[in-house]
Amino acid sequence: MLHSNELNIINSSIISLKVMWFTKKKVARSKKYFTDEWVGEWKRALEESELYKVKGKEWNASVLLRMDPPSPALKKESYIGFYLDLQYGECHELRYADETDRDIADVILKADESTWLTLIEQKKDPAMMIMKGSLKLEKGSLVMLTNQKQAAKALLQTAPSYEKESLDEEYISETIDKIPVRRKHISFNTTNRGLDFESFPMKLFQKAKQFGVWDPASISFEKDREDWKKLSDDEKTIIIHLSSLFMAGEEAVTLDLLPLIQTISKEGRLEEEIFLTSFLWEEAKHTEFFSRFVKEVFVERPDFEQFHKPFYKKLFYRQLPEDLNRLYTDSSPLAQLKASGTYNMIVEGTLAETGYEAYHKMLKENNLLPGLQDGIIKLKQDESRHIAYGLYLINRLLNDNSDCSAPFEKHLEELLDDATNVIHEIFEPYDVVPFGLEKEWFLNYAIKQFQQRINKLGIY
Ligand code: MN3
Ligand code: FE
Repeated sequence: MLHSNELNIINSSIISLKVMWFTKKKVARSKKYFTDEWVGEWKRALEESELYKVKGKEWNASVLLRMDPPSPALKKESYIGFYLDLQYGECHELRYADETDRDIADVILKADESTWLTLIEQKKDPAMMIMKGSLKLEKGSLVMLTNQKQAAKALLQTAPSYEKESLDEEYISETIDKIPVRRKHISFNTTNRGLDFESFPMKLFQKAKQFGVWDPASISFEKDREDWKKLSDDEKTIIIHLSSLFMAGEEAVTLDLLPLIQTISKEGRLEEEIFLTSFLWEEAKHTEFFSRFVKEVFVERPDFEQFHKPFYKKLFYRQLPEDLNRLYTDSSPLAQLKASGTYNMIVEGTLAETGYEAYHKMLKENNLLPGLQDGIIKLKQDESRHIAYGLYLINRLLNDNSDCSAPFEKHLEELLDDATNVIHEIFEPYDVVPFGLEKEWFLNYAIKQFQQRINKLGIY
């Protein structure tokens, strides 16, 4: 809390800048969905769609779009959705589906009626709806579907929509705030209201002092060095590959956290800042940990950066520093949401958590590299506190700024797409990945993590 005098000073001196956000106005539905006429119209549109011919040219599978529970708007009670036979950009069949189609369809996508309508009317990305959990893949491969997401999107775009997208753009103005640098303290939290030990950040800080004090320098890599000598070249490559992603990732989060800490400090949020001191120190130790591991275990220093591919670079070389460093000039609630969304939700909560879980599982199952295993266990514990703080921060910001939820949602959607592409990119060089690592497992785990977080935020 800030002293009220001080709040006035800050409010009056906030530097404001107008920015435009626009959303599309919707026109109410007039015609009816899921009628014979609608199905016929869809089939025609799909057959004529040049976009689908191109985007769907590699898709050869039958699809059941299942409505669960079935909509009363479907022509017959026994109908459960729509069956489409799609072959290389062409639609061979599009009709109502019943229970028997569940056996013959190669892919089943399941959602409730309102989700299907959202997909049809708002032309949302189906891959994203799967990530959010509102659309479920009941049958078929997630890997194939994420590879074919453009085809899926183009397919649903051809479905007739009775909600016209108006071209009028509705402008929402947003204020960009620069929190001024304080040149003096008017009062102190500790001597004024007292430190709030019951607050969530202070509780996280207590945990950080208990569990976050492990020392990377005291982890022994002796057995790791022995194990390393026995590994095949392919096995060595995947370990070097994953290590190169984690090493740079930990360095990036160490380098880029500071602007967020500074913003929180300028707002006078003492308890949060206290927790953030442990956050940065832990990231610094994670960076140290991986550097020690590669130095002590790998016999020669490999070319790590060959494993940093375009989507990895996009997220870690550009997006993360951009979203965090923006806070130096724009510390508006939306800028803070974007920073935390990129940092805590995507980089930590989706990619790092999935990566560490897979890495640890792989090492444990193969009884390999105990020093590395040990560090990853400790590092995962630290990460769970970081992510918990991120969720707390995002919730606090969204509670006070409900107008930010739509642009924040859009930001997450875009980044989640990049995060999925990072996973595809990791697996690309391997025909068979050593140690039985599987892309399907990675994607599923990443989606599960993201969904759990999103549910806690309640924004979707
Ligand atoms: Mn870390
Ligand atoms: Fe972290």
